[in-house]
Amino acid sequence: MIRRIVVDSSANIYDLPQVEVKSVPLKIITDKNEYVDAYDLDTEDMIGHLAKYNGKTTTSCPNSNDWLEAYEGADEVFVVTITSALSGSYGAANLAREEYLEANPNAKIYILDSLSTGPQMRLVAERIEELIDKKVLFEDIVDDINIYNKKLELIFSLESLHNLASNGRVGFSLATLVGVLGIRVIGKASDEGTLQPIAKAHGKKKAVITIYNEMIQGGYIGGKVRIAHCFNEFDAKELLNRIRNEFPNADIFIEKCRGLCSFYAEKGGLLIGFEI
Ligand code: X90
Repeated sequence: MIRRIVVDSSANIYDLPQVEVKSVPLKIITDKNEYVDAYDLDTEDMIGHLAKYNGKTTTSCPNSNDWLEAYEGADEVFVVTITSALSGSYGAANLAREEYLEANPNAKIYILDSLSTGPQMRLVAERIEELIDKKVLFEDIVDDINIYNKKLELIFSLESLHNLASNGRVGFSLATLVGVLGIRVIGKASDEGTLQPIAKAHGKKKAVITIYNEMIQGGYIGGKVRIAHCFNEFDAKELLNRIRNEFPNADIFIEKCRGLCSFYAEKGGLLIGFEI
């Protein structure tokens, strides 16, 4: 029996050690180029090109065919998507599910709307991996990850909200903070799966302190943490050290944002997924 984890590329996952994973790419699109957020995307090159490009840039979610391809051949599929409040990815994954089940009536597919993105999706995928490794039943994995996802938080720190604002993914009040030099917007994924601003921080040191304090405020007590950064390994490490100082045994690691998260989090952006 083939059991598979399928995520969209906003999860920043290439593979997991124990279980077969497929990542379905979102796309970043300009008049001149289309960047497919697949394994071979050169994120640095994309960000470099976009920095020099003055036209409009948009993104698109995977279509149902892209999802269908990723389900192909599997008996049980666990899907984790970016928040349905900001993307059509979840909807497309569901359309593909119906089609796949029609052709494969014995297969099972569960699709979790993460109401979040990036490292929070990674934590859910790691949890599924763990449960598959323990040979837990499909229905029990489904129940577990629904509860688990509610015990996860996503905090972000952004130096620019230009791309989020120009693509209508944040409200006006947040958009007005765009590009104010040296200011970072700290926020979290809301219960509805939207961006919820929490604080403004002046300078990188203050941003790291604010993120840490917000994690504690949010209920962090030493569980798993995944930090995704967009060309900002320095601050990611500062945050990791700060957490390790208080919680020496915490399971934490740092990863790079892939294409979609890099485009929206922009240079300097940090996304922190953690257990509460
Ligand atoms: O379907 C599409 O075209 C993709 C749209 C994605 C829009 C939002 C991406 C956010 C990426 C930014 C900070 C974290 C936000 C958390 C929100 C729940 C990362």
